[in-house]
Amino acid sequence: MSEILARVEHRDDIALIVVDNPPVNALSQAVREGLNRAVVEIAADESVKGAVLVCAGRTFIAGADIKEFGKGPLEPSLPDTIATMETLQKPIVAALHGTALGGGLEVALGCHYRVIDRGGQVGLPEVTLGIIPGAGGTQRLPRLTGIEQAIELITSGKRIGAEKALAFGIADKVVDGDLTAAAIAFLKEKLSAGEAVVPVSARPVGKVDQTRIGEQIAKVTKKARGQLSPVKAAESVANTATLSFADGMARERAIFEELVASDQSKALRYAFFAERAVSKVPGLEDAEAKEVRTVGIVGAGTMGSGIAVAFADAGMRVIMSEMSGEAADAGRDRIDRIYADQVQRGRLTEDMTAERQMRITIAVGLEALAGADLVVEAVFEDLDVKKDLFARLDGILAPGAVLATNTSYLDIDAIAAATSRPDSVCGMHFFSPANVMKLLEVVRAAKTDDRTVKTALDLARRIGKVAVLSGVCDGFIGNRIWAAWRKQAEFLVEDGAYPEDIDAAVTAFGFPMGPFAVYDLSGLDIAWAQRKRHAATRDPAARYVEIPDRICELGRFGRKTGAGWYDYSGGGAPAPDPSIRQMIEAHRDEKGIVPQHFTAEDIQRRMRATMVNEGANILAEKIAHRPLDVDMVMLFGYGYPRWRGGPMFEADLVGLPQILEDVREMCAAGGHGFAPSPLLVELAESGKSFADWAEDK
Ligand code: T1G
Repeated sequence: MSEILARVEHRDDIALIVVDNPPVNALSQAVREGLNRAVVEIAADESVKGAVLVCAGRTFIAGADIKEFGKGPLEPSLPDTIATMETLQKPIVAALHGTALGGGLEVALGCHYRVIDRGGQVGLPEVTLGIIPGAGGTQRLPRLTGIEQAIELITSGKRIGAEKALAFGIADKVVDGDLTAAAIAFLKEKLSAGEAVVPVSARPVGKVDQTRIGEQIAKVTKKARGQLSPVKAAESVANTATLSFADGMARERAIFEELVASDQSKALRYAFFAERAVSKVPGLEDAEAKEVRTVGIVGAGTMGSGIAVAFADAGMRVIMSEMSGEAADAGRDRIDRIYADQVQRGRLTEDMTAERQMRITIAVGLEALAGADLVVEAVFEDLDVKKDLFARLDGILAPGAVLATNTSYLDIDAIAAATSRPDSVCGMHFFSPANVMKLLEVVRAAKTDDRTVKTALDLARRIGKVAVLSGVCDGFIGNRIWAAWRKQAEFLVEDGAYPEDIDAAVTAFGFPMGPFAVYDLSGLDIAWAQRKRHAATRDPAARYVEIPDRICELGRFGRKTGAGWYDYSGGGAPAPDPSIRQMIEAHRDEKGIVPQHFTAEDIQRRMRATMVNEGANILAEKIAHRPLDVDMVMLFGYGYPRWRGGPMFEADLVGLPQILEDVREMCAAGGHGFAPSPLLVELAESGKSFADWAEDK
């Protein structure tokens, strides 16, 4: 038996149950055992009139111990522990601070009252792990908040602050200062008022509006895009309208058991840990980061402005450099617009934006950056321009300052070579809009030293990004995989699918948007200009799909021009355009291609196989070091559904022989430069997975 992680202390006639399981007081078996014992002890002790449940350290219980999932039941179970707490005939007050999440909030709901520190938060994030609250959360929460609010909270998995918790009836009091003292005072008030001890499970469910519940479940289903847990969670909450507490609990348990064993939950748990592991790069444990107080940014265009906002939002001082007063003014306007938009969406108040805007200075000329500890370059994608700029920055910045480029495909080794400090040069590839998108690729060039990599990774963490380390190659991890898929998507169009078929299959897979809707949103003209630049050096034998060029020749550059692959004249969603259909068909005739029929599943299999195959090449070339690095790029930069874990994780679940078969089928259908990755072949044929490969390394 492991040590017991909940102890009982006495304050006159009040017992304190203290949970102490760092770092986040997760409900391991030892904590559950401790809670059970504490309740039994308090029940038997006649000198104790009531109890306060409080946690040591930075937070109240943050939930079940996710590492125990899938290890089979370890007694006592959490529902049993909470049921035991509810049988106590003496009141228990939960004293919440930090983040009372999941099973932690469920334990608090098993108490008779809840007081919360003003800075505390509560939430039931289980759906984000592919499960539903499994210890009464779906049955007790609606008894405090009403069904509608409970569906909202549980299906979103979002946390709410203390004041909201009070308004929703989850907390009974918001307190400041010494939490334990405040909870004891609250309990004493209740004891002297002689209030009856009523467990939450015995309270009635408020007003029930079945039509409204039906509407909510339909909305949740649509938003979940194939993810099961939010839908099941809503259904379980809705059960409180028709089932007794005991029956509702039994249903909740059954759904929980089913989901915890599902692939979706495995994938989401993997994503939870991978998201945290991704910035802990093996080999960099001893590296020391440079302290970054001031960040410089060269270029106040769309990317530069978004990057500046990302830093300012995290409380950092930013100095931007532009080439002229006019360009600086335009940059300032862009930043103002980003903040105005945030205010309009209700994300920030005017005061908050004013404070953030003041952290950003825009100057003319590079000299203003002299005091920066790290500079991010975000100018036009032209190698000579960047080389020249880096040489000049090298002369201006203090020795040891880090120089990062936001390039998405240029050779960072060549850029670094233009300076006298290639060891302090790296890539910091942001995704647009840079203040919103969570992904940041930190690119290590041949001479980049550990200190520089660590500095960029730490900085990324400070501004709330998920940073993934990549090596230098065309497109790094994300754009390289995306480009491989984009090519296959165009081949599919030539071979018989329509853009809307592909987009529908991709969104049914769980992506927020299909590739053709994405192209239209980001604009077709830049890629067209790039194709024209590369036309002379293109391999004439390689398969080339001319349709995107034809579309651009019509002045259809996507949403911004009202038309692209789709028609936007209706104003709203992308509408399939008959003239594009005709163009595609004429093009097939011209090339003598007999169109085939592709089902949504064919399209999805090809997409996944393409991504996994390219991911395997990227791993073999050591551009990405771990399968989880590839997965996190695809999740946070490209909208790969989190409940699938990412292409590499999903490939392991599907089985690599199946993926290899899909790849070979595509090659047989006219691979056009597409060949099975040697690493994929090796693993599939030796019965290994990417996870095995990562472990063997
Ligand atoms: N189980 C195991 N380990 C956990 C954990 C958990 N629930 N939560 C955090 N950790 C580890 C984490 O991996 C990291 O480890 C360290 O703690 C610090 O975390 C029955 C079944 C609480 C808001 O989903 O949201 O209850 O990397 O870096 O930024 O219905 O952690 O240092 O080795 O994230 O201050 C529901 C998950 C579970 C909460 C703190 N609960 N945790 O954030 O630190 S399901 C959750 C968080 C459940 C019941 C069901 C955050 C945090 P390492 P951190 P942080």
